[in-house]
Amino acid sequence: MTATSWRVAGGLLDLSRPLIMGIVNVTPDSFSDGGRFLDGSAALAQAQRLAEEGADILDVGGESTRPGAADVPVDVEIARVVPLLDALRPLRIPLSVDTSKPGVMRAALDAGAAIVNDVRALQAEGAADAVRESGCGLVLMHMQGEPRTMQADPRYDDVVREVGEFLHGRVAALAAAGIASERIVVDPGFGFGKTVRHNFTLLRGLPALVARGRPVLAGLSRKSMLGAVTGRAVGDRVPASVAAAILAVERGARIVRVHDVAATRDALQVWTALREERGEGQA
Ligand code: HH2
Repeated sequence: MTATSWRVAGGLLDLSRPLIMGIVNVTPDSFSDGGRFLDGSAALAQAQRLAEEGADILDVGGESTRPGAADVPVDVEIARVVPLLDALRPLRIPLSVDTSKPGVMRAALDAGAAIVNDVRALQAEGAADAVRESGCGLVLMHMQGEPRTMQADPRYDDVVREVGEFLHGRVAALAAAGIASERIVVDPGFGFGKTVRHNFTLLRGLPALVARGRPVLAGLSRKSMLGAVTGRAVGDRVPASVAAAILAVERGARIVRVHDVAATRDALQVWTALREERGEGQA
């Protein structure tokens, strides 16, 4: 059975209802909002807005992972995320840092982050050591290749099986390295070294990943797979993103990582009401 709670620094998050992780990018080049919130006060205002709209977690990122994004030195990334984490702490909402760098992980945890979200699943040298003692929650994501080249020619024999085996291999390796599995949520990594077809196969196959036992996070918001089917530019993908979030939750995802919190919240409330109406208890 899949766990119904997630241990993060400072306590347990209840996953008996789906949670919304709101995205706060402090980057010049993120694929959907790059540069909009690079100025710290704009990022703070955006984060506060997402919290007011009902985000359960705020995910702060100082480095874009879009295909072809530039590398960011560790001190630059720290200078982007730590002041924002400091400013957000009074909101008393769990804060996550989206990074693969051990130095940024340590600085963010010192600044009060409760969760480390790593698109490289803690494979960087020193990453597991950086998070071990803190008790923080962890999001481990699957990616084939590296952001610069990952969309060149992604290949799988069976994408659902391979992604699941990779993620649960990481859960096992980290358990052996002294990191409790109850701290870990897994994420198939939509758009990270996957064709549009691979992404939809993964969305359809989400129940198989859920069945492996760790809670699943899905990040589909505004992604190019949605542009491919709707023909819409990034800024016009809100309805498609909300639909994708609901489809992921319907297939067992317990956390959705989104740019558009208010719209996602409304849709999840409808989903929850229907769930309760069917007499299946809490969604
Ligand atoms: N997607 C992005 C970044 N981080 N983390 C997880 N766990 N899952 C995802 O799907 C995921 C992620 C890409 O989205 P965004 O943060 O908006 O863009 P960028 O990486 O260009 O900053």
